[in-house]
Amino acid sequence: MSRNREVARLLGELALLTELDEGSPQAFRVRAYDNAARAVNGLTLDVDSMSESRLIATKGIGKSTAQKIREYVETGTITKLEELREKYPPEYVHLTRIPGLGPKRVALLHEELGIGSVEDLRRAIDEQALRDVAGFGPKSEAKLLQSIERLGLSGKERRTPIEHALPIAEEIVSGLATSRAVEAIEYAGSLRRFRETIGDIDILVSAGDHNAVMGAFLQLAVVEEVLGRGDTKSSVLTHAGMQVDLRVVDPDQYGAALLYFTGSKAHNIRLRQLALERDWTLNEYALWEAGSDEVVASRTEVEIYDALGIPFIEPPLREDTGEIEAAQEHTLPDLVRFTDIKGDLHVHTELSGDGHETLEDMLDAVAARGMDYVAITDHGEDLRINGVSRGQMLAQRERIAGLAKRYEPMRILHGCELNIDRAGDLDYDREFLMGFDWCVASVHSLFDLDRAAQTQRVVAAMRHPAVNAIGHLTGRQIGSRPAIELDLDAVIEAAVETGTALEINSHLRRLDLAPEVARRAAVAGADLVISTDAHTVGELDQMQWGVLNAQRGWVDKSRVVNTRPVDEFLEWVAAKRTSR
Ligand code: DGT
Ligand code: CA
Ligand code: CA
Ligand code: ZN
Repeated sequence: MSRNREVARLLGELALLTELDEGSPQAFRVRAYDNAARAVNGLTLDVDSMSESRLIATKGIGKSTAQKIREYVETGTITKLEELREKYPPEYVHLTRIPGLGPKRVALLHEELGIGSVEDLRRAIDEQALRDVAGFGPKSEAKLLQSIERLGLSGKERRTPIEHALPIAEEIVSGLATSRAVEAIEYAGSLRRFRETIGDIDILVSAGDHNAVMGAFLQLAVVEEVLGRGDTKSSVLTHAGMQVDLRVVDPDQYGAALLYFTGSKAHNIRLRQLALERDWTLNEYALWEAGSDEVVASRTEVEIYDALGIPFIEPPLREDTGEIEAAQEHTLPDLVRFTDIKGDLHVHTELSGDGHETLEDMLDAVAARGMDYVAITDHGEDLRINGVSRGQMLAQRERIAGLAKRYEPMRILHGCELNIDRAGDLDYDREFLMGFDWCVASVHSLFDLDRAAQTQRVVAAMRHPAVNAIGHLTGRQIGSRPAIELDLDAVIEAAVETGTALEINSHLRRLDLAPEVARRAAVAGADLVISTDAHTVGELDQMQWGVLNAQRGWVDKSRVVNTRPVDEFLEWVAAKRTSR
């Protein structure tokens, strides 16, 4: 399986660059590469062992893509991808992520002003040069500058959205895990703490034979350039310019090293103080008795926390925002865990134009993931690009009723994802909405309204008795779209008052609620729901990311309504609907 992720990543990159090339995410080839990337990720066979005809026989892989996969397996490169990489270097790709610039507008700026990077764009804005290009004016200059600054897209400290960093780390971990020399391997650093943006990727390996691991690492397909190679540490760059640090330690030091390189630095400093109070020292090799080489603990993180007299602290909490004190006072939250989740309440099918799978395929996949309940939530009629009419919704409800027996004991709820309009009004009418078992209402438009207007529309939606949850509250997309302006205190207060849950959307691009917001909401007593918002079978696996994001927000299991057994959950849904 080790090369499936690698091939899927390259197909994903082909999709992205082809989208730039053809100017549309809907282009046939873009969809074809996207589908193939998903298909390869879902394979149970090794992709490199499959013939061209075998690949073509796989759902989601067409002839031309199958040829490219074989080309890669045989030669180590895909000519088409190399051409596109040449044409669209990483700096250029970054430009296209700026809100208000798409592939076409970036191409225009490149042609007219030679702009090829965010730095170039910044300079052109400073020189007021954009306004001379058709379709741009002083207003768009100001807006672009604001986006660059709000999203932190320029400068040396540019960070990579977790959506792009995590697959690279997973590919490295799965690529090395099969190596005989490797005894244990994990990614550490900000990625293990599940920060939403990543400076560099830190990978930690436990092994006796350091040299063999270093050799295997430098051979990996993601490695584009070697910055340094040593016996315990090597650093490399990926094609997109991400730095990866790999450290190899002896097995008896693994726990101490994992603790140290997971950070955060601020958390580590607090732990070292705890060690000092006991006349010990803590470093990346071990917890030591002061002034001797007597090791107190080093093999596992648990042993070290234990020796320091506090319970194990989950990585997402390690930011020195109160977790040490809470651990000492035994008041750490009973953090929600992946295994606690009993239902997925935001799932799309092909009925929404942006969904990709049939109702049955999605239900099979949800059932295979062991859920006790699921809500199918295709888009309401007001969503311009792909909303669903009343007739189609009612037909879907019939189909679900017909499938109920087949999926027992899993319960299928017929839901809907509604659109919150400028005034906070929703799709359909009240009577029709009350016919759904479950409604999520989300903002999908007008991201630039002012704070009062945004707050008003969201709160108005919460006051509707059919609305059980607000989806992806702030609409943010990490690194490419800022959160809408909201009076969060007012929103959270209204959530509590109306009994409306706030969704933690698990998509790696969204992670919305952000952890800080989830923490405020949980403290205020708001109900939360962790959902995948899956548009494909593979995206159902995003639940684990939503859970980690909730953990970063200190979310206690008791606050998450989809950890409850189905009957209790349905009572909670009914409570809002009957109270008003
Ligand atoms: P990043 O890469 O900016 O997203 O954030 P991190 O947390 O991954 O930071 P990084 O890669 O510089 O270092 C990884 C971990 O190593 C960090 O979380 C804590 C530890 N570490 C690095 N430098 C120091 C240091 O000077 N003192 C202490 N106590 N820990 C450090
Ligand atoms: Ca790092
Ligand atoms: Ca690092
Ligand atoms: Zn959705």
